[in-house]
Amino acid sequence: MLKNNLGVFLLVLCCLYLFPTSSSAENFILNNSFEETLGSKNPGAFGDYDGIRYWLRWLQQNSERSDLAAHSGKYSFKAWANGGIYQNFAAPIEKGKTYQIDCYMYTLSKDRLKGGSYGLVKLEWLNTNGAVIEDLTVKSPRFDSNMSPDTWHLISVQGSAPENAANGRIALEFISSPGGAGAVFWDDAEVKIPEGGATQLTVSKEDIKTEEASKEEASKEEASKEETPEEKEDETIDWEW
Ligand SMILES: [Ca+2]
Repeated sequence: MLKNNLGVFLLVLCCLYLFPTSSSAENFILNNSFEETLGSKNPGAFGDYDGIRYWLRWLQQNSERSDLAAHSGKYSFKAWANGGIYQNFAAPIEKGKTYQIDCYMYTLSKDRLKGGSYGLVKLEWLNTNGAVIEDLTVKSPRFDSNMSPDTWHLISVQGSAPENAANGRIALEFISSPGGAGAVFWDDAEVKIPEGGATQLTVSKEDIKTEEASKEEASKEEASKEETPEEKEDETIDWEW
């Protein structure tokens, strides 16, 4: 009897280990379904110029909050020419952690993408000065004229937070092409640290150069031993646990 109870106890322990209760990762994006506005109109402008709460647009004459398509709720974000929308997320950033963007994208058959115009999703990292760390931006594949219309497509992007990141940023961008046409819709944007995601430390080229410069400085007193590499790609270092 005692043996059986012990067996059940061990089985429960195994289940708890294999199926942890906290399986839903936190989404760092606010108003991720574009349902909330600031209630402030931009006078004299055409289209829905409501300020979209928690998000910032650039070249805003080329985009709007739209009720022509929605993956959930009533609205989505729509763009039809150069520009887009972004939101910074989650200080403090967990350095070295993998972050994943999931976002649904759509194009209408009656206003389908044509030519070279496309939409995309970007994961960016900002340093303590609020500047984008250029060489670490991760871009999704192009959402272009090859994508089937009238269907929501789930687009995902992953990247690991670098050592010098103060914030992350999700950006939804439209790129126009001469002779291109059509519009893209985005809805239900999420940024999460995926369960079981690898922990890596990614170092930008800028940091590698700075580090190398200081190493070079330190070794000036000694006779020069090695040549400094002229160009170095980003490095990804696996953390040991
Ligand atoms: Ca929505």
